[in-house]
Amino acid sequence: MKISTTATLSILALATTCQSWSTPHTTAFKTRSSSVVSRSTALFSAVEESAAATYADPSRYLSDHPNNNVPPHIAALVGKGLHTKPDHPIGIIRKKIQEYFASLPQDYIIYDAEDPIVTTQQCFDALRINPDHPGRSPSDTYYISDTTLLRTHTSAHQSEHLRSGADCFLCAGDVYRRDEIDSSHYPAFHQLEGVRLFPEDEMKGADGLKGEEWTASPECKAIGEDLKSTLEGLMDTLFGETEKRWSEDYFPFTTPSYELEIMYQGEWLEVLGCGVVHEEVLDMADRGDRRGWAFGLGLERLCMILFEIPDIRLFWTEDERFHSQFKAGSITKFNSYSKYPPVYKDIAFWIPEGFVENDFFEMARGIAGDIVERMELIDEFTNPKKGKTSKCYRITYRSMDRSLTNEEVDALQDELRDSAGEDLGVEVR
Ligand code: FA5
Ligand code: MG
Repeated sequence: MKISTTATLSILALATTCQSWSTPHTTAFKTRSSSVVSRSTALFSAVEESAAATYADPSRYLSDHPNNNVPPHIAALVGKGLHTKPDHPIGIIRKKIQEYFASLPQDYIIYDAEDPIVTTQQCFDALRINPDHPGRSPSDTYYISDTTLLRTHTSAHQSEHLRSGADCFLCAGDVYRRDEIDSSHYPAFHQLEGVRLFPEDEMKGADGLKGEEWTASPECKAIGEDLKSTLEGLMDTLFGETEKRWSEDYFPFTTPSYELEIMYQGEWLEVLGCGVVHEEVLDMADRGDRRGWAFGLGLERLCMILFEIPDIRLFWTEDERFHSQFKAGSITKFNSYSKYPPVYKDIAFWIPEGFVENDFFEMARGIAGDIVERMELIDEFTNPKKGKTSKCYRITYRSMDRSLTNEEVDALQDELRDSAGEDLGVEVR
């Protein structure tokens, strides 16, 4: 995918690239009771802070298991709890969203301290995501063992909360996906999940209906209408009156499914996925007697627009020039501080069979960290005689807080060339 370096275009690019959800969860650390905060109590509690501290232990994510593909630089990101920080843009937005739901007639239970480690059962099976779904593959997902992983979406917590008896809830957290690298994609971001089950007496007419009979029923249509009007209300609250449009989407765990786009600076931007919860998902959570809707929205995406934050890496910075600009409760425009110059380096190689681009992107992040701003494929060709394919990538190195020297970037690039040759089996040209 091509992304411009300007703030506007990189935000728009967010709209065009969105792989689908993918996430699981471990049972070793249960926080359910401590993570429940009723809407009448503080939105950010000391309990949440301490859960985040427990998760901020990289050794939880780095195991000797042969299927563990979590690199140290990802393990170091977990447990930062940005969504529970009152003065962080992610925390500010989350609180605004919670306040909107608190203004509705239903009581939404707030969860935001669930363990980011989930099981394949929680992240996939409980959501009808089949074992052969590409979102489950290790090229897209960070596995800790073959049955535990870093959640790829907050939907991974739907079934446990439903099973515990929650009818209406919001669940926010950090999610992890192996992905490309640019100003709008970071391997960690935040989602906020919402679920509402409807009172049984409103759904009586659809008792026992399944499949198309269910989706054609007036009850299913009513749920879809409520879902849409609830989310349109949220967008109006956050953005003021905005132009929005609904499109059909597909998720194995909702049917029908939709995505919502909003008009932003002349372009459509996807902000969330949602739908009527699939009856089998409710059945598997022992809630087959109930019906309802669910949605999952991306918090960085909303923040980049509302606060005009041009680079997704900034959410993770510890630079005071960033943090001093934001205060709990207020949405203010971010003033970019000086941008240091980029250093560009190209690398070209013959790829072996089964080459996985994400492995290469991740290797670069592992070696050079956050100064890798962007990696783009600039040339590709196949030599018909050799039957081999060559790829050339341009890497943009840029620090957010200092000027890089050519020498230090050369050293990193050399290390990347060596590692790619040794560990990915590419033949550097
Ligand atoms: C999901 O993750 C589903 N779990 C959403 C859902 C929940 C559907 C409940 C139905 C019911 P998706 O992969 O499209 O879907 O991501 C949801 C949102 O997360 C996107 O609309 C976007 O706002 C955000 N998002 C996804 N990928 C990225 C990314 N790479 N960078 C920033 N935000 C992202
Ligand atoms: Mg989507």
